[in-house]
Amino acid sequence: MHINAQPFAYECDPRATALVLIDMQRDFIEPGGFGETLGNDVSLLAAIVPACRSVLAAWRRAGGLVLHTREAHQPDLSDCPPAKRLRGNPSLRIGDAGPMGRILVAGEPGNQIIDALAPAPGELVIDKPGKGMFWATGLHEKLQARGVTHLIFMGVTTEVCVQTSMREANDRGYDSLVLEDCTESYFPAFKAATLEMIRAQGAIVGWTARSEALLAALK
Ligand code: C5J
Repeated sequence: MHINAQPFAYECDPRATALVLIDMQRDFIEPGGFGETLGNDVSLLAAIVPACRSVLAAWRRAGGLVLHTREAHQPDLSDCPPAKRLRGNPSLRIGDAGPMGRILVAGEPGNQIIDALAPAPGELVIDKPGKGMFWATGLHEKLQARGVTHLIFMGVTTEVCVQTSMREANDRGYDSLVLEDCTESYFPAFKAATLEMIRAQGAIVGWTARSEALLAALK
């Protein structure tokens, strides 16, 4: 597959490529979750859902592997370093009870992936305690077992969990592409800067493309 991307075309074999949806969870996208407790305007993030849905539907039709991640901690918070829980001055901390259940805790209503992008049976779902999807998840081994060498990213937030996961992937040898209109940040300037950083210096972290470019390649 040949995708029109920046800084140059992204080439991948769909059979060795996973579509990755990073943290499209109620905790980040809906009021009352982790994102809002940090003081963010969460309404910005919902804007990418229709584009993510189109790509997900086309990728599923093509029979491609789909991977969903959730930023999630165990109920006893044993996988949440105090530095993560205590930093800053949020209105509620990780593990506290909020309107959608305990903030960023696995199994709580707010921690679920939004209905519009819910995982289908057979798709990989990874709970990650960190910002990056490889830390403490065993994901690299799961992808290797499936012969995956290329990753196409969507999700939130661009400069935190998406970028961290792409950088982790890059260091493990994956070729990664992020879909520009399928990722979002609470800070538009951070999104723009992140996309530039990723594709700078000859794709030092990876490639960026509009979703239409992937959809055209899948036709
Ligand atoms: C953040 C994420 N922003 N999924 N998490 O804390 O990007």
